[in-house]
Amino acid sequence: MTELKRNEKLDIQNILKDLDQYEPKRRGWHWRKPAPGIKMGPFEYKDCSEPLKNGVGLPPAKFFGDIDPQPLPVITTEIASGRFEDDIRRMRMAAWHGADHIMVIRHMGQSHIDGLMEGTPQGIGGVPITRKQVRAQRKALDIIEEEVGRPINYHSYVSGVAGPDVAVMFAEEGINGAHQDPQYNVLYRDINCVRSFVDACESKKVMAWAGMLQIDGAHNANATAREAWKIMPELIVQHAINSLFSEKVGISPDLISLSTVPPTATPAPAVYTDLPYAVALRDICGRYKMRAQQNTKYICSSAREATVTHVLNMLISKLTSADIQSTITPDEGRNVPWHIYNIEACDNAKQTLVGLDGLMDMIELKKDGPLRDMARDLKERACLFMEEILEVGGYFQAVQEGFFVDSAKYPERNGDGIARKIEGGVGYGFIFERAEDYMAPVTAHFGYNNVEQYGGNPEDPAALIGGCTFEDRSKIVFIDELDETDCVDVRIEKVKKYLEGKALKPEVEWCADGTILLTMCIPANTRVSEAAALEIGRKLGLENPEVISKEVLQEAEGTRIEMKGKVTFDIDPETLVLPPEPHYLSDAVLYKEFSDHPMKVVCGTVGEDEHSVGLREIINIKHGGIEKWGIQVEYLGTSVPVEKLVDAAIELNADAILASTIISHDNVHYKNMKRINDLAVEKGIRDKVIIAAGGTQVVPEEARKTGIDEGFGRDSHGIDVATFLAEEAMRRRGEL
Ligand code: Z97
Repeated sequence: MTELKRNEKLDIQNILKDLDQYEPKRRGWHWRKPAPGIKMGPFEYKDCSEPLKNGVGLPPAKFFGDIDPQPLPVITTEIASGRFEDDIRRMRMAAWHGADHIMVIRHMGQSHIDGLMEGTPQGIGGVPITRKQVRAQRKALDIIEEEVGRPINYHSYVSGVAGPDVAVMFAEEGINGAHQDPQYNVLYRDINCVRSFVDACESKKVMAWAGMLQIDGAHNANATAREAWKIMPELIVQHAINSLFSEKVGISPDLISLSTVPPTATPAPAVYTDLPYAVALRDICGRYKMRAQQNTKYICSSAREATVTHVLNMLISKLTSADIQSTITPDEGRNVPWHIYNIEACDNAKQTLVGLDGLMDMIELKKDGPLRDMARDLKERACLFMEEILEVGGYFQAVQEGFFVDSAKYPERNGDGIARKIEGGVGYGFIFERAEDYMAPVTAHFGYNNVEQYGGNPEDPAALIGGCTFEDRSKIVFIDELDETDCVDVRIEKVKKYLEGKALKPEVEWCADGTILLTMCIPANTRVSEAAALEIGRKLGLENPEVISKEVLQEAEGTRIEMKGKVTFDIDPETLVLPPEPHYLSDAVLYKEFSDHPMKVVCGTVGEDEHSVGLREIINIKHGGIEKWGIQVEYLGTSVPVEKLVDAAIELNADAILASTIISHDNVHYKNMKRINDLAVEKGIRDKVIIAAGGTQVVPEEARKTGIDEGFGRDSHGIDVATFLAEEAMRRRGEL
């Protein structure tokens, strides 16, 4: 398999090549490897996991030796662009930022398609899940996981009327996790309940065989109910029903994961409500895994607000040890999947969870008081809910009577629950009893295979046909494309030059979609601000400008607007003039240099010049001036005659002279530099001292022509001067 080069783009064509022959590397779910006590840079971590081979650390990592500690929970990114080929590039970026669970959201409405979809059609709100798309994505992840050095779980949905078909296809293609919860079918997709539960038996059995992690669909009740913070007892019931059902079908508890969601969001007193809920859930369903996702019900389109909710939710995850942390982006609130927010959300999770490393060594949840009282109350309500389900005649009857997604806190009822008929819904009437001569010569089938009467072995029913697709991959039928126009090759052809990097266009979800985001403050009320923003967008030449977020700063004073729009041009990278990369020595090298070879510098603003701020910034430690690395500085002040500067250097036995010269009238700045150089020669110290000068009008080449060693112009900083001084000293010692 092709290896990726970190500085080269992933080649989608290469992924698609010989896809019909591709065999996934492995099956089954992968947890991170704990590394308790791992030392990274100057720190020791209590509950982190093994580090990556390649990754992008958090921005402040540069202060700590570029470490990139990885928290213990698996980190999920949810991807929903509609074009699987673009999702693959997003997956690589997410993996570098620490995601090892890639959840591909599927095209809306696939639940109602009674069979497998094929080819690579474009989707809305996600991709149509087809064999070709998942095989291509799993293949890409097989390469990406080698690159980052940690297995990556690939995940989608085994829901809908084609659930078992999808489950089999996922097992064949090495998919590592899936949502499977018949309650989802029934409540949200109006698929017949009997059909959904029978199908679920088959699906779960297959998932168990493939070692896939199963996630339930209970979070949807929170996302759907009108007053969603009240439905905590029901959430527990939904989790319990699916988990126990799955266990009975044969999935091992460590591969059954609850899709937990803190039910409230601030301005509710969120932790006070959500923590007792999380504790109650773990008390009842503690033997299963917990996949925590951010509350999406109340998410708005502000990145700031979404991030705070996310962080508060992750505090709950940390306090109650979630096994998987899903990361949601503000895109949930504005229906545009942005690459950058997927990555930001992964970073949010990594930053928060690593930041909370070791928390539970220092604090513990109280064993009594409101936390336990509220948790107990929720558990009692959940048990009563369960009992009432039994009283009315079971789950199907309870659904029919509208027990679920009712927005009151059980046992209260608002009567706004979702009611579904036992004898109704999509797929009703398609469940038949198995006939006497029924036979299923396949592996991982729910119930009896009935192969004995045909001479088969019930322990290995598929042997009767020489193995089913699970044993013999040559029996898998790979359908490439069904539609010549709605397919990946056509899409790729249209954006070829962008994919190859020959032209550049910004993107949020698809290659070359041209979309950009602008943030602005408009000093008017929201309605006027929105209209003004759109006009600004049009004047900037944006196509389809659209305001996606507006927040009142003050009714009359201003509105914070976020607007997206498409640029209509592209950039030819060949025409770009790249400035030379700044050259700095590292802190460590600078500290060592000036400790091993102490350096004394005399400096001042020369001539008739009272400016002091610039030189102060270069010297003072406050803003990263040269003092920081141990350079000893003698500051002589402003309007210092050049003779005085050179004399001071002699007197103090200095190693360098730094002259600041801002006034440039009649080229006095260069004249002063030349004078300093000449004086140093005259007085016989030129070989000993390094001479540099700086100021807003200084051009380095011109400065050097005066005979001094270096000039520093506008935007120079302490690090530039320190790097120069260190390297010049090394050069003079013959070490460079
Ligand atoms: C999550 N943020 O964490 P279709 N089955 C289940 C689902 O939850 C979903 C589907 C199927 C969310 C993901 C919504 N979930 C977003 C249990 C969708 C989707 O759209 O009905 O074909 O399948 O899971």
